[in-house]
Amino acid sequence: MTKEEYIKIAIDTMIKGDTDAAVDNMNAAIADGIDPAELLSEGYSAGIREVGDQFGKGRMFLPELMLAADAMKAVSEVVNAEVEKAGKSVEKRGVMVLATVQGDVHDIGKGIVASLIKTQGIDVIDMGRDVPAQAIIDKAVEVDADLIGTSALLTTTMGEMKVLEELLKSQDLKKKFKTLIGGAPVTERFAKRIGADAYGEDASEAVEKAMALLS
Ligand code: B12
Repeated sequence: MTKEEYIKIAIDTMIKGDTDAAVDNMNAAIADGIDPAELLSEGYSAGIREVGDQFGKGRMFLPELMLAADAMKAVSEVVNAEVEKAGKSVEKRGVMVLATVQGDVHDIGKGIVASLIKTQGIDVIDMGRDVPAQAIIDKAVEVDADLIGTSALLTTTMGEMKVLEELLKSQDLKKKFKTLIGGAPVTERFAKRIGADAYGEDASEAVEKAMALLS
């Protein structure tokens, strides 16, 4: 099959929330020599965004959103394993603490960011989701991190990124840790406004920005 055909099926499996078909399609594409990260972003991510849009318009409902999320999670686990296999022998470049901010349970994109960044020799300590800003800072101090990455998918939780910046400043830690932010509602402009060091639109830009911040 062509890449376009795999992409079309990927989108369709997200809309149907069909985990088995989604994983089968990804495995078949990998066996066919298709880049899994590209299929993830051009196919599955596009599909789940479509589900999100339909949900936003009231044409799809929470159970369908949850099915699509399960399918997306299963597919990203396949991709993460592939990507991590490829990046085993890279020299160590630094340590990053990564979390989805407090009040927010969206963690699929963050998981993809984590595995891609790991391939570049950056140790990623993934604290999970719904993590308070102070807990992120405490972890960064504990592990002597170079970089703090945060993810937010809700307009109502983006503000937690500003809270993090303010806490870093008030604890005189702003110069110690570089901050990188991302997630669907986050923008470059927002990053500048709150004083974050960088913004990454997707997982490959996250890698690019993380490397730039560490160099
Ligand atoms: C899947 C999903 C869910 C799943 C999440 C499962 C999980 N474990 O993550 C479930 C069903 C649980 C869910 C719940 C809710 N959701 Co929801 N969800 C989505 C959906 C459809 C897809 C998100 C996703 O996984 N995308 C795929 C990944 C690969 O993309 P991504 O997350 O954007 O990540 C990429 C980039 O953003 C970037 N990135 C991400 N993080 C980081 C971090 C760094 C450091 C960097 C550099 C880059 C980066 O790189 C990633 C990879 O390329 C979105 C729609 C959308 N357009 O985003 C809605 C969406 C985000 N959800 C929404 C809503 C409203 C909710 C709920 C409030 C619904 C409800 N009534 O309960 C709850 C909120 C619960 C909470 N407190 O967090 C809204 C938010 C609206 C808004 N303006 O804030 C959206 C936009 C849907 C919509 N159109 O209404 N959701």
